[in-house]
Amino acid sequence: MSEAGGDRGCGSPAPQRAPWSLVATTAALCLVTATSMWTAGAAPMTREEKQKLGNQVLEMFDHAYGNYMEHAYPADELMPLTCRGRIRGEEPSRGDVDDALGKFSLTLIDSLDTLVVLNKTKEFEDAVKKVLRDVNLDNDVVVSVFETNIRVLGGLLGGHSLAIMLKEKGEYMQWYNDELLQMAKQLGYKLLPAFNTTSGLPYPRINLKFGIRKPEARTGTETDTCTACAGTLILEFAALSRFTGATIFEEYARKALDFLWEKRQRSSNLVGVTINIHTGDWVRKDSGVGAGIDSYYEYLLKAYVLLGDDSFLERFNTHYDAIMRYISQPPLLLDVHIHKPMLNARTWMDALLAFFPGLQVLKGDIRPAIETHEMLYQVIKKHNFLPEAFTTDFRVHWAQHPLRPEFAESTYFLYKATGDPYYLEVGKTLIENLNKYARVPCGFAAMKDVRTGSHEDRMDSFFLAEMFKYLYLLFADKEDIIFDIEDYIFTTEAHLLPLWLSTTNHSVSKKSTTSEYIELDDSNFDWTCPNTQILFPNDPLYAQSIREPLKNVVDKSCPRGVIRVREESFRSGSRPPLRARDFMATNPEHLEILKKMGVSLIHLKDGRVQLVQHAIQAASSIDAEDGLRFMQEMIELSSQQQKEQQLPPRAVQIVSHPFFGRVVLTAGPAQFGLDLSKHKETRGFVASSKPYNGCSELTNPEAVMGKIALLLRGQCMFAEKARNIQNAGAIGGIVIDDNEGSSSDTAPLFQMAGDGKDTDDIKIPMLFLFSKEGSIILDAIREYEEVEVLLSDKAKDRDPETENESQNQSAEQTTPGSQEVDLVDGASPEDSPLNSHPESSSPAATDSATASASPSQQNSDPTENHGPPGFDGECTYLDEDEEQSETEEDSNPNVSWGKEAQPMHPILANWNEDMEAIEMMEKEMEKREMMKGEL
Ligand code: DMJ
Repeated sequence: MSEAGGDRGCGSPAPQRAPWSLVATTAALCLVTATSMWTAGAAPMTREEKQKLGNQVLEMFDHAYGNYMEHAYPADELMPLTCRGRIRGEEPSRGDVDDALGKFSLTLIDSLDTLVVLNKTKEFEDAVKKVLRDVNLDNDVVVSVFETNIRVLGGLLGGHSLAIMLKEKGEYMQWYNDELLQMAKQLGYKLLPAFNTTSGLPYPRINLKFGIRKPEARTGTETDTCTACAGTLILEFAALSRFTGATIFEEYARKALDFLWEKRQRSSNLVGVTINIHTGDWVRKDSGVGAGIDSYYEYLLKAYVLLGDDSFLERFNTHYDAIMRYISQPPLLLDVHIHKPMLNARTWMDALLAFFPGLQVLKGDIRPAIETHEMLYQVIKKHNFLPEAFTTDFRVHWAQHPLRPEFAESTYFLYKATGDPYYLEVGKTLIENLNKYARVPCGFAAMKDVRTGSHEDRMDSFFLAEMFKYLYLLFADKEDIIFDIEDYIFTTEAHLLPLWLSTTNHSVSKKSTTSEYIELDDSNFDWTCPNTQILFPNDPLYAQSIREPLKNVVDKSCPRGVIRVREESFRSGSRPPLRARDFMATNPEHLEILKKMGVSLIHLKDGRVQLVQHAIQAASSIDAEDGLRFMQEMIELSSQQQKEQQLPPRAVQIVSHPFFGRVVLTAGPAQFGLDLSKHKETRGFVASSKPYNGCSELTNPEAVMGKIALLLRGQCMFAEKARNIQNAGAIGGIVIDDNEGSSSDTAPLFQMAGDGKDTDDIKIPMLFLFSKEGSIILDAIREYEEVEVLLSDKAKDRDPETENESQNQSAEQTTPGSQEVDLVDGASPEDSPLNSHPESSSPAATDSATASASPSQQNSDPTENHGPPGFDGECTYLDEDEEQSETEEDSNPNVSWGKEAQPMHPILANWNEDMEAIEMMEKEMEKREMMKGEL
């Protein structure tokens, strides 16, 4: 791992570091040594195979970067489905996620140092010239301070770091005169007004042209920010100070970190997710290592490595001790409350925490890193990608995957740490999945839903900044990289900053906070390197032996463990004294029985109820067994309800030339007609119906006969449209939204409801597409005339015959919207709840929506098992609303949403976005509770 050390041997002291420094700096060195120690376990990969994979990564990068440069630049990002640039203000707003876009050619800047790592020096030189020629940092746009810091300031500094390295080598960049650094400094000054708070914590957003607070700025009224947003500045700001000699940047970033440290919860030593930037009060008191906090911890440890300041390590160690005490429940990492750290705050994990094993490697704590990574890998094997959030029993909670790099990052560091070729195989799987499921003719598209394989028109800049760097480095040998990666530290966006900065312009005064630290007992440092006993106890199979017991952790997660118990007990015919279906949370007798069985009822702040069973608290072992059976019944009851109620989203896949299944669109199902999850998919050419709204007998039956009819939403009921096209001989129908610009990226999917009458006569499948997805099909018809689609529950593999054709075509390309091959299989869809809409243009029709009350257990019906795998007597279950996933919300079959319903899942791509998603989720929960009351 490159985080420290250069060529010094393991255990040899790093110059200019206090003794503490050894803890982190030598970790990297021990790990490098370990690489060569490996002699057994997974079959080693040959140099040829590694090179082949490295070349594959290069080709993939070219595909992503080339399409961005050709079809999107100078826009901030590429929209890979429609093959054009994403320009802020010209596309429907996606909420906070758009705050990363500052009209400053974000993807180009974020890609700069990746070009050098991937040995594309000439392209780097061209890219730097383009940045200097084209990029304007003075736009009247409100941007996220956090995102601008990690992606743009970090990108410019990473570019500068490698530009001066190349210049020194004497071949490339000879003309370079610190121009990127000057831009970085200009940007740094633009961000400084954000720190104008009494606390020193920055405002979350700033207007690049007008700063904060002026009326033209349109920002400056925010009161809260996320911990990571305020605590992920020190590497870039200190580097900027040390490169330029302007100490103010490092001072501001330190002040913000000092304030966060002061505000940590003193008894648990944890920090919350969001904080008031004026008062310092914790706004969200839940605490984990994922969304909203993660890179705060990362920067404490890395600030120590880069800056050599012991106080950062001491803070990190204090937090790490708390994380391992409360949040780490190997192999899981579960959020807890900062004041009650023994109480889990959630029963799901987010994809962002996948960076944590990599950080643990830097810390030198390899065992839990291996465990968590293995658990995450199994989730990936199940769903092809890490869903944005997944439950403790590894089901999808939020189904998107915006091609996040965190898991690749941890895989790289674990390989560096262990030398175990297993991690190369993991990397190979990541490459295969990206090519198979995310690659489209114009780049790589984020997954809209990992279960259906559908795409989003989005390729985030971090995909180029991080994913390709880590994947390439994973397979690269030292000689494949033109500089020594060990001389640099990776920022959270994987930008490279040189370690020599620790001894340069080092004049910022440090606050002496040492006396404030909690004395930690020695056990706190059992996890640190050097600790050869833990790291490599002379056993080359060490990593494998840690993974082995977790091999089936996803398949044998808690519910199955419980089922086993139940099967054994039920064989004897016993039943719990209280049946789950009879349980009422308001019945005192029931509560008494629960108590006896060791099941406690926790009333959550939002009115929901959580059931937790501690076998040890049961009155007797028989009661404990009854408790287990009761919990099991609850799980079964809820999953039964889910099955009955939920209709998952569907996929429309364009299978004809030149798409060959490469474009997968997310579609809403219908509550009538052929159920695609039970039947074989329907495949056919598309034809527009006349009239286009399908509200009367079709005047062009010959055109739609034997085809899939396209219809415009509105004017009449969905069921009526279906009957009209069915009568004309259509084999299926796709209703396209009449709201121009609507998209499944920004609006919640819903199910098309029937007309309140018997709809058994409708035999054909009907799917709904929002306008943007619909226009991809309409554009294709315009361009290719004959367009064949597949309607199914999830994307299917392409035809083997078309594969060659598509491969031949892959070099051609890329007309906007034109797509090609490589389909999806094997995603195991789990029911994803969708809202239900009647044909909503008609107010009268709204009345026909199939709305009914949610289960009446009054906060008492757990639907999910949230106990950790390796069930050890404690499983946590939540009521049906606990799983506040996009999917669950969407799919609550019992609630009918108005057209104006909020999108329940703003896409997660950055902290702000994460925060927004959580907030939205909470609002939706409240709304649902209210609706339940009304129904
Ligand atoms: C990146 O922008 C950074 O790694 C950030 O710290 C959080 N994650 C995103 C990518 O997922």
